[in-house]
Amino acid sequence: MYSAAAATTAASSSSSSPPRRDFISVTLSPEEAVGAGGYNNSKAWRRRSCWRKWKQLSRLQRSVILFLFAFLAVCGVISYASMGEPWKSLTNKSLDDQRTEPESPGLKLANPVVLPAPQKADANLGDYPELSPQKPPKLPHARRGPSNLQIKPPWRDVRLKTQHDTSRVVEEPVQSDKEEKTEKSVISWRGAVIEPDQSTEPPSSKIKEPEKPSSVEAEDQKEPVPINERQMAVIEAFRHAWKGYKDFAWGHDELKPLSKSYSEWFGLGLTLIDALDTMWILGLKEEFEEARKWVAIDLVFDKNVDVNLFESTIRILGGLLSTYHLSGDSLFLEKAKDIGNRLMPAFKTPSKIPYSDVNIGRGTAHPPRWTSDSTVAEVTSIQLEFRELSRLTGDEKFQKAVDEVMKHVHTLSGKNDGLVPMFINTNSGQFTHLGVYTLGARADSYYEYLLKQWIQGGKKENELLEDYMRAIEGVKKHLLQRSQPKKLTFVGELAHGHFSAKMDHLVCFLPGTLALGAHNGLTADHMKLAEALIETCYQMYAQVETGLSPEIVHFNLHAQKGQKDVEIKPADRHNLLRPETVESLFYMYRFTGDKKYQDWGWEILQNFNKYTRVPTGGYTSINNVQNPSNPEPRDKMESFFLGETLKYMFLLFSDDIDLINLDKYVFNTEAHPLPIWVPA
Ligand code: DMJ
Repeated sequence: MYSAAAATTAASSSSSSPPRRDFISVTLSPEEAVGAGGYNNSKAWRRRSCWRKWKQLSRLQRSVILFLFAFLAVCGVISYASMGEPWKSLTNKSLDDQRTEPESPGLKLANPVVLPAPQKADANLGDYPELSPQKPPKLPHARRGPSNLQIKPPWRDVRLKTQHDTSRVVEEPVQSDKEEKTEKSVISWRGAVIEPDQSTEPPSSKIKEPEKPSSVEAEDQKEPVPINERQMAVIEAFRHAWKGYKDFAWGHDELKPLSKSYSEWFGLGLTLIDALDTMWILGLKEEFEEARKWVAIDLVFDKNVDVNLFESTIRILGGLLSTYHLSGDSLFLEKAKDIGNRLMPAFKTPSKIPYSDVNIGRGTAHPPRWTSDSTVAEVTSIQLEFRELSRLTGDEKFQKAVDEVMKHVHTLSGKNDGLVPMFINTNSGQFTHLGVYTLGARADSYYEYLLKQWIQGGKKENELLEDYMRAIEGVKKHLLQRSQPKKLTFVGELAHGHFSAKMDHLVCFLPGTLALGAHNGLTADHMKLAEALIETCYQMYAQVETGLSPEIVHFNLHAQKGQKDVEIKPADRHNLLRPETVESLFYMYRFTGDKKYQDWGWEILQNFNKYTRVPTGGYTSINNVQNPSNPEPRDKMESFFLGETLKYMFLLFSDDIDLINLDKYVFNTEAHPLPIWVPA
């Protein structure tokens, strides 16, 4: 029998009795449920039976039950309200995800003003089995990274001590000094407000405690953006190049991939050092660790060897400094200090304009045997590195030496509307071989470093900016012309008043530099010129049979039937795997988001793979870009192919502006990123 709940109320009438308590006792009996007549589960029966039982309850029991129901209902409402927000945001997030989810493998981005337009999957990607799925890219131009300069290392355990090196120091993350600094905004070429988000200090005039690296991992950093298929292709190319270097040239300057041997320039493992930060950026952990071991054990500068001041500064000093910043590993700073000190004798000249060559073992320096001149680009393109070394070590002598060169050059006569001659004498300190002006070999990076030093130092050194602005006006006035038939804007040369329509591939650094200036608040004209010039640089590839640019082109100034814009002389048709065009493509893509720049870079990478890749490992310079059936391999892989070309390719294909954020880093002329100092 299902006996109804019985309530026993014990009440005491006497005041001495214990207080009255209500008890509810519920007894369930299966028989009652099935009824006398056996199991009856009809709806009507159940309803009636429930009602009867409800009526059998005392009023108190019913009130308690009703109260419980009401209480549960209120709890339910409250908990729904408190769960609503996360639920809503979850729902919105998945909607956002859907919005940015690739439509097929193409990219769909949410900020069309500054971001790349949707990109179609490239049908010609080739097979890369280990490709990670393409996730929606971050909204790079819409967000800012953390205020420190760090980029996340490509792997988490890179800073652990290794068995071979107990001296490796794990640095603490650099504290953000955002709150302490007054930020200065500038207006960019697009009218956007640019807030320099920089976190390092300019060097003080006194020796002080060494600076910490800019790039030790910060815990609050964003998740890394997954790499895409084109970036994977760059990694594959890098690995192939590295395999050749490792198998046949390990620890030597350059790989000779065809003869499976190496060449020596300074005998300092040039390719390995140039490639260190590229490996870091590409996330090649094993390769980086192996190379690091070589640096720790085998890289010795105490050698009786002559090195070129400029080349060893941009490749070795620059490479070590940037690797120090990215990895936070003090080994690289120690090595940078060592080579920096050993290069200082170069500045002991009557004019303080440095000699081109230094014996880093003996501590002596000298000009080339045939002249007492140095090249203008060489003496004015070592500043970013030496200035940074002063900032890091607290020793001002490095910066003083290179600043003096810039100040001196600033005051020199012999310029033509800001354009400089190609040589400078180390005794007199005067320009020599006056009257020849080029943005190519021997002068190129003078212009690049004017702008980049100004940026590095927090945009305060006005003389640098003045010289840069004047020089670009000089370029416009004397060196710009348009070719036929496509009317490509190009930068020629001026020799004693005569214009020559000759342009080195080296000049293709210029669109990137102009774009960088415009991004940093300089005139919009510079961006326009950059856009025109990068088109020209691309045509220097596209109009050639192999799709690879020669070292030098001559542009046609007069239209003739069936003629291209680009003419190539037999002596100029080699390609050294140079980076300048992909470097500029990288800047152009970062600042405009126009996918065509990525597509052009992708074409170039494919042509490098087609014509310069050596099956047994490595890539080679070629002698003839006009002969696809025999490009005549030269048997040499320049260190800048790993230091610059592949690095810029990887960055060009990335949609992550925090992968070397250009508001935090400035690249030296060998593609080694160095931190921008905090503006005063
Ligand atoms: C590199 O060593 C540097 O980029 C330099 O400024 C110019 N030449 C090579 C690359 O072409």
